[in-house]
Amino acid sequence: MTQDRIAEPWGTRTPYGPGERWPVRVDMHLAEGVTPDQVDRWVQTASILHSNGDALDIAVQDDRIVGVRGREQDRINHGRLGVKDLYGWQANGSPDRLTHPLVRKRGKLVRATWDEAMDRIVQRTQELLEEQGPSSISFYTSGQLFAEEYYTLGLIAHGGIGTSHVDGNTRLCTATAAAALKETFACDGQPGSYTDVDHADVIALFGNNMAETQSVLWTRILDRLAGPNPPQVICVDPRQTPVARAAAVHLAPRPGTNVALMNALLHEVIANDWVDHDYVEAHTVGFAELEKRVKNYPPEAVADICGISAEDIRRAAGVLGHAERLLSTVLQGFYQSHQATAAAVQVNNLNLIRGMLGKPGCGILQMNGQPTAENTRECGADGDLPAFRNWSNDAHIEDLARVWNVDPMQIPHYSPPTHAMQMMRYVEEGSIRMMWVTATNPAVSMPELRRMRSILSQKRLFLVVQDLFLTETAQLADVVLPAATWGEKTGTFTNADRTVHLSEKAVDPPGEARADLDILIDFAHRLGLKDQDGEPLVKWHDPESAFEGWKECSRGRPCDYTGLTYDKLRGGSGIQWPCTEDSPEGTERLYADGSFWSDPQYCESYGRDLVTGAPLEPDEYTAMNPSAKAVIKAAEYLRPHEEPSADFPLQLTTGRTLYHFHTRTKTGRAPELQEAAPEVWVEVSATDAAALDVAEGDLAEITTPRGAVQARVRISGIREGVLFLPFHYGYWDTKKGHQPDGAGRAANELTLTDWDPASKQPIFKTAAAHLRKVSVGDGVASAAPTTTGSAPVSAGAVPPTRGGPTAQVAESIGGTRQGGAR
Ligand SMILES: Nc1nc2c(c(=O)[nH]1)N[C@H]1C(S)=C(S)[C@@H](COP(=O)(O)OP(=O)(O)OC[C@H]3O[C@@H](n4cnc5c(=O)[nH]c(N)nc54)[C@H](O)[C@@H]3O)O[C@H]1N2
Ligand SMILES: Nc1nc2c(c(=O)[nH]1)N[C@H]1C(S)=C(S)[C@@H](COP(=O)(O)OP(=O)(O)OC[C@H]3O[C@@H](n4cnc5c(=O)[nH]c(N)nc54)[C@H](O)[C@@H]3O)O[C@H]1N2
Ligand SMILES: [Mo]
Repeated sequence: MTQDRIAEPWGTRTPYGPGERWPVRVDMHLAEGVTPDQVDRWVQTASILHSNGDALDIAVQDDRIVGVRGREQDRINHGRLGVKDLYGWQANGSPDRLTHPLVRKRGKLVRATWDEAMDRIVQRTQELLEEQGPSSISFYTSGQLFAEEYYTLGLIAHGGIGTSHVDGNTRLCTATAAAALKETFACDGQPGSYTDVDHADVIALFGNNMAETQSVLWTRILDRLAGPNPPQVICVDPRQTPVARAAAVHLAPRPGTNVALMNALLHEVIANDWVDHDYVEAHTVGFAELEKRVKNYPPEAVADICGISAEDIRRAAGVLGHAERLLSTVLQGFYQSHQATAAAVQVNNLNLIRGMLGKPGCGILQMNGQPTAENTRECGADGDLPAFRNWSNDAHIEDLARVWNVDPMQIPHYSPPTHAMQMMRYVEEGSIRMMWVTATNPAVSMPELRRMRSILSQKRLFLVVQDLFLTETAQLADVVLPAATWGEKTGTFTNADRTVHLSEKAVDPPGEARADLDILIDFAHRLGLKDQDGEPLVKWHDPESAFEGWKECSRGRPCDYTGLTYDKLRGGSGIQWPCTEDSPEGTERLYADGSFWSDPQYCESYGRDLVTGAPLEPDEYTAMNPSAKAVIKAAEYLRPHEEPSADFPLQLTTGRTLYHFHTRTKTGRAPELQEAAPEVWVEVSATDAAALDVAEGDLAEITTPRGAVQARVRISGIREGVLFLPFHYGYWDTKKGHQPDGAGRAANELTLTDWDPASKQPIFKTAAAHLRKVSVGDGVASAAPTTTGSAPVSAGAVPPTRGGPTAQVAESIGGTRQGGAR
């Protein structure tokens, strides 16, 4: 059977009941004219366009990528693929890939050899080390490289150069996931498992538009909803997303009021005594404080703050309170907000006080966003130390120094690691003079782009950008390095439920492009980085030897990889860490026995004050949690930092659409995806549209104190008073190439320089905004998809989103029985 998956993004239903195995459905998309029997080989990998970890095989014909097919034997997707994966692989073969290094000469980027480019970088690094020391050097990386690459980068930066200015775009993405887990469990690490969907009777999604952003996991939920004894879905989102449409209860709070709402839900659970007192008593500290704090948040009081009815809050609380198996997921609607960590922690509290942890169907998924964000955190490329070692614990620093064979004093730990927003500030002020950007596009994805452009284009900054394309950021660089990507290099990565996948090289990269790992190792050798015995600091030479190095570093730590090998990851399913000699098949759920990694000597973090972000001292933590329990941390609601005013009466929120990934460097180059959502739009509620006198397709200007953006109007089911802009559209355009005036459509022209105090994650979800009509749309609809959260309220007026003939995807329910990569 085939399906137009642009029109039917979640494909054909395969219903199943609680506790049953999710049926197999293998999705396959091949280039036009290619049939499966013409494929030379299938090469094993997993998705690189979200955190779900869907396993797939790449089809290769004549040494070119010609398509993809889901892996039926994998625990994550049982063969299914989401739309970005079905079509997005085409970007690899795009004619405008970077194929050789570029260096800036007399203001212009010109072609250079690898020697020339690398020598420039090494020379500048050495000059800066001599003149200003390691603190003048910074690395800004990604959630899209492989574990081996992050581990090598972290070693070079922390162990070799000795700078603490190392962070990833994961700061914009999953910093709060990590922070919330550290607050509650004193350690990062996702407690839950995707198989919890198979067992749960209530699934609550907090600020997580899973239907569009982890579409295969959502397919799993849709199949449960279509089967016997379906779960009830709770959705907390100010927009009418596909999740909201499937929900038993949809709460659409005012953006930025999540803590108030969570406190009201907790208030109800406690007031009705839906609390598992035995669990709370045996496994947690801090319940009394929570009980006291949420007394001030009865539904009536919170209804005003959030702009939802007390009755709806009670209804949602009732569903949560009666759940027998509660699965909670959290993502950017909570994380990219001024009280991000405080809000996400309240979700942990909900599951804890209900005793819903570590059992089938009972889980917390503090979601990741990017495919390899988990590894950025684990491997120490985001300011954290490798393998969840604790910055504030000298014994952990010494242990890491032992693994790396360096002097402990070489590893900077005199102050907390610098977060990305602070790094940009140091560049602005001039104390950071070199920034090496790998696999991220901050000129589009960071907040307040006018400021970001001025920072990144400073003359005194030496900017290195390592990417596949000449992105908005690469255009500002002093040196551009062409990178190989997914499908062109080998490595491992870990999804949001700790499942580790191997991604194998299928084809050669274009031109002279090189794997990020090779570039980093080359840099370390050219710079002459040594361990304390004078041996090369980086002791590996390829992905597998790097993985072996990483395994040793993880030994005995929570994210223990020592039971894994490349060979073991070949052929079958991905495997969840910890995977050791004792648990060779991996670990489905953490904390199943109610014991935690929160012992003061072992834990990754002593936690922070949720209001100020100040780290707790070791003895403060030990006094609070002496015997390794989970920590229930209460939080007071605080108002958003930028609230609507007379000049800016609306609230702007931003986010994603199903068909695009971030700054569209890949999905914008896949015709089916680009055509499904070709241009920016702004979502407006029907009530606001009437008041502002705008109609579907009218061109509007959205202004905040930072800038203005023009977009066509989509009248959608969004909450009154709220506007939504997708952030995918920078000033690169698929048809026209680079548009200097394209800056006028990037959502981040409008967002603010501000962050959550605990996780330091920037605020992308609330800003005060103004909207005015620029011109009438003449009956032409906006480019917003109709299949998603941007669906129009008045269907019929807008042509439905459909794919062309090349969008057909083969679906084999029950499997293909074809070999594939083993
Ligand atoms: N299609 C697609 N999938 C992706 C990505 C992509 O770019 N495209 N990126 C991946 C990455 S890196 C990430 S981080 C994830 C992100 O995945 P999600 O977090 O699911 O996506 P977002 O659209 O950023 O935000 C989710 C929802 O938060 C809601 N929201 C806004 N403000 C608030 C608020 O104050 N409170 C609440 N409760 N909700 C609010 C928005 O309406 C939006 O629907 O997606 C991953 N998957
Ligand atoms: N307003 C607003 N802004 C946001 C968000 C939001 O919701 N609203 N979300 C934030 C979030 S959660 C995220 S994750 C960020 C994402 O923001 P970015 O990381 O800036 O977005 P991408 O477009 O994914 O950029 C990744 C870059 O890496 C390149 N690349 C891909 N693979 C490789 C590789 O193997 N090697 C190398 N060297 N390069 C590679 C791609 O071509 C691309 O240029 O945006 C953040 N910004
Ligand atoms: Mo993200």
